[in-house]
Amino acid sequence: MYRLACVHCAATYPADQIVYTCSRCGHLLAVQYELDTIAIDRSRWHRRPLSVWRYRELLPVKREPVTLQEGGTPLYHLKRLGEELGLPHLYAKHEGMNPSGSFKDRGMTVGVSMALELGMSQVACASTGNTSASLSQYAAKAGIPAIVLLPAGKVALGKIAQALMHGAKVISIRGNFDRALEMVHELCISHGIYLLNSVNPFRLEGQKTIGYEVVDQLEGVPDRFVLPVGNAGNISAVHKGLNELRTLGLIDTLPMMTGVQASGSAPIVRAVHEELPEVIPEKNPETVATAIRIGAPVNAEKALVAIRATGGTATSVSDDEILRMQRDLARMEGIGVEPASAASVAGIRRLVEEGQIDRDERIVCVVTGHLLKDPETVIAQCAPPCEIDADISLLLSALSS
Ligand code: AN7
Repeated sequence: MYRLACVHCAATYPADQIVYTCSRCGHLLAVQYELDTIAIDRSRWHRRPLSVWRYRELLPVKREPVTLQEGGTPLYHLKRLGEELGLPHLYAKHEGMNPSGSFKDRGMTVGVSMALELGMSQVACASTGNTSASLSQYAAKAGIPAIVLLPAGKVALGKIAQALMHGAKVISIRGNFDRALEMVHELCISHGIYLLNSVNPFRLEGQKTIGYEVVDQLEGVPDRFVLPVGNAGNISAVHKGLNELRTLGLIDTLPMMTGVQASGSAPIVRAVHEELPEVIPEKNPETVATAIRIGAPVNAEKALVAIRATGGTATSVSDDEILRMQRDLARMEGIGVEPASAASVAGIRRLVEEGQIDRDERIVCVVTGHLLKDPETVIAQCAPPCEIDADISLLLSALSS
């Protein structure tokens, strides 16, 4: 049993009401379970495969889910990078290993299942790319049409390829992501289309399973959870999920929630450092990490609570630091991620340099999307292949040069 509750004024809404923000005060909603009525049998969880649906007692979906077998992603020990940074317990949760190549699939398996459960026949989102790729894929699986709005010229090639191939109606808006989100929100309300941006509280329910999987994989709670932040949905989701485990008595501490933004797009970092009650939107966000090129994070209110309540922090990293970490993860650890994903680990490097990290901490960085999402940014950083005539001696001289 659950209902939707406003995080600000505590107004509540029944589970089957289609509502995205509090109609009384306009703030965010969250799924609120009657946790004292939910019996969790951990050994039953462990008999199910590591995946989003292992944790279905703590998910809102009652029907057969629309699933592409999301979650169950690897948690890698970053041995070589950790040695370089002086952090022996540094890990990366590789969310690029999901069906569409990003963590968004955890949200979409739940969100699109809820769309069907609520009787909706069309879905839509605005996106910096990954949300659109994921929604297109899950809408295809569900057999319903999807509409996606993208900021023109600012979405990585692989993500557009996915949205197009999976059959979404793809519209490029001459404006940034924040504007596209306003437009799709309005469209969904006026036309009865189901909105699947992270303002939708059901999406975050799926994404919270990142935290559950990490607790299972580490057999305990890490000291710090580090996430790249755009709309701030994912950091809020992981915190909510772990908080529920604590209320249930399944864990007894929470990790320090740590958010990393690109320096050209860092309103949350500013709010944390300046101890502001709310974020001041960045009007013209800019970064090579287009996935997190977001100036007005929709979930800021939840994210600030997550960071502050756990003694976490937020930091920003330059585009150069992001790209350097993308190369380091690729070459030192064999982990291929897109720029936004490298931001989490780049943020840890930055915090270590600033002396803000205890070297004994067990740290989990979420790397959110796959390398192949943004091939253009990869190619721009690497020397092109050396082309030769098909001749062994030329091959040998190419290899020795
Ligand atoms: C790789 O696809 O917002 O802080 O529209 O694609 O939960 O927004 C993507 C966000 C991090 C930030 N890493 O997560 C979208 C979109 C990657 C991302 C984020 C995104 P949130």
